Order: sequence, then C-alpha cells, then structure tokens
Amino acid sequence: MDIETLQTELMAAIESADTLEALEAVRVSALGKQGSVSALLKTMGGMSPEERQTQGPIINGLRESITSALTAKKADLETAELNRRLATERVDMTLPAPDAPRGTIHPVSQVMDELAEIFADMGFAVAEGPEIEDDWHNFTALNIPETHPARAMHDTFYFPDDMARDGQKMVLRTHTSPVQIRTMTSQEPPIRIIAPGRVYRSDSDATHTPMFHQIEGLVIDKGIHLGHLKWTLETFLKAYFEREDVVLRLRPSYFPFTEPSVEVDVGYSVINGKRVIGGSEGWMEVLGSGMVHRKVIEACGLDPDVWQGFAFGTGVDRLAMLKYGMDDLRAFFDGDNRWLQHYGFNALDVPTLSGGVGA
Ligand code: 2NL
Repeated sequence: MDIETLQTELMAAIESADTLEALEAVRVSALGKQGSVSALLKTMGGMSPEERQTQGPIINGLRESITSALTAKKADLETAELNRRLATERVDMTLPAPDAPRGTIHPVSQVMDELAEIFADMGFAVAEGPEIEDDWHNFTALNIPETHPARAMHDTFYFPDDMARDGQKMVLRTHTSPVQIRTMTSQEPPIRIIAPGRVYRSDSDATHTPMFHQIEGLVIDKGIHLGHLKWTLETFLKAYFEREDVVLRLRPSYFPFTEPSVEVDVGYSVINGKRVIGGSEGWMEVLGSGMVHRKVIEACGLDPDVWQGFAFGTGVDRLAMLKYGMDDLRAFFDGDNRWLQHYGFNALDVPTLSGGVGA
C-alpha cells in the first residue's frame, strides 16, 4: 500500500473511532510495535542515503500527522465523555438519608484525637507545621549536620535543587521534630507541646509506607530532668492503653538530638496466644526519647544552662495497630470500605478522659 493511501485510511479510522478504546486500537495498529507506520519507519534503516532524503520527510510527515490527529481526536472524545457524565450523573438530594451514618473515623484520626485528649489533660498544646521543610529545620537544627549518617538513615525525599529557598534544600519532613524547632524559635519557654502529623521516608514494604504518621512531644522549662520524662510517658501510656498495669522499661539508646537518649519498651502478657499490653512477660519497643541535646537548645537561640527539656517520638500507625489489633500497616492506606467499617470509629464518639479515650 502506498503512503498516501495508508494516510487516508488511518485518518478515516481516527475520524470514525467513537470511543477511547477504539481510538487506542487505531493508535496501536499505526504506531504500536507491530504498527503500519512503525513498519515504514523501520524501512528507513535499509535505505540508500538518496532514497532516505526523499522518503524520510514523507514517512516522518505521516507519523506526525497521525500523531496529532490521534491527540486531537482523544481530546474530543474526552470532552464528549465528560459532557455525557455531567448531563447524566446527578446526586439526587431528595433521597432519604440512611438510617444511621455510614462514614467512620479512620483509626489514625481516632488515635490522634485520643493522644491530643490525653496530652491536653497534662497541659500540652497541639502544634503544627509545614510538611515541606527546609534542610535547617529538618536536620541541621537537630544536630544532624550534612555529613551525619542519620541523614542517609532517614531515606529523605529531596526536592530538586531549583526549588531551594534561601539557599536551603527543601525536603518532605522525615519527622515532626521541625515543628518543635519552629515552636522553640518563635515562642518563649516554658513550652509543652505535642506535634502529630504526616511524615515521609523513601521506604516501602510490609511494615513501612512512604508516608506515615508520627507524634512527638517536647517540654522545655527550668530544671527538667529524666524523672519528668519517665512520669510523663508512664502516665501517657497508662491512659492510652487504658490499663493501670502498664510497665515501662527504659533502655539507653542514641539519637543525635537527645543526650542521654532513652528507648522505651512496654510490657505485654500472652493471653490465648495473643499479646496484650500489661504485665511483663515480654517487651515491645514503643517510643524513642531523651533529654533535648544542648546543641539543639542553642540552635534555637536559647541558653542551655538556663533551659532544659525532654522530647519523645513514636509512630501513630503502630500505636493504633497495638491498641486495636491490626496486623498489616498497608491496610491503613488502601481506603477499603470494608476495613474502614470494621476498624473505623463512630464520628459521634469523641474521645474524652471521663468517657474513656478508646470509645
Ligand atoms: C522515634 C524517636 C524521637 C525526638 C524524637 C526531638 C525533637 C526535638 C529535640 C529533641 Cl525538637 N528531640 N524528638 C527525640 C527522641 C526520639 O523519636 O523513634 N521516633 C519514631
């Protein structure tokens, strides 16, 4: 078939395609691996230079005109499809409401509300900050300099260099610590805050999702010591798990932003083969914490000989799994209505300490 006939036939096929699927079939028949236009393009490799000089522009012209006809027709079909849906899909506001509310509160939202309630009772305010952070707030102020291995450990999502602000590389925050840094640089101590929110790390498997939820806490005042830290975490964990027999085990650890650093395990018992928080048959790590490093206090413009504090951090998704018995982190982000109906919470059951935070 000569090129002109092929062009006429393909143009006619494009014009008469009346669905996106039909149009895609025409595209594949012309430009796909085995397509008629692709076959012509391949013949150019075996041509003499003279032949290629006359045939090349013709074949390329064919490819270009077919490509632009496909693009134009695709836009037409998409507009037609949208108009059809706009004309036919309507929400009938006169339908009766369902007998009971169908939506549920996501376990992550529920747990965040429970945590806010528990810490509010201990005098903590909730602080928030941007999810797109600069390098100084996410790393440098936290005593994590450029060369520190913790930067590599954090699997950071970096923005391109041309998005730098004031010479600072921008990142998706890898923890909510920058929220506390922003509080320390903008507010006078004493400070008592929790910073719950989304954080991001370039990591994904059965137990890690690239976005997850963290909550951190920070206290800055005069004469703060490890005893205050231990009391606060014990009071929090007893309220959260709604049991008086919660036992804590503190182990020495390392974080660049705290000194000393303490990892906190909580004891569990095994009942009917299942792990239940309470007792001390075994231990589960639930929190990282420590006394705020004097370099961090200095970086925020405060005198570490006057102001001391403690900080802690933990994963909200993991706290939810531990309390409500879920075993796969990925289900949290699937948006599966059956899972949400099963694990979700009633929107009207607001967690309160007097009514029981667990609803
Ligand atoms: C963990 C451990 C931690 C902090 C977070 C913090 C924040 C400031 C200063 C000092 Cl502004 N520390 N946060 C401290 C210790 C541990 O998180 O395992 N998180 C998931």
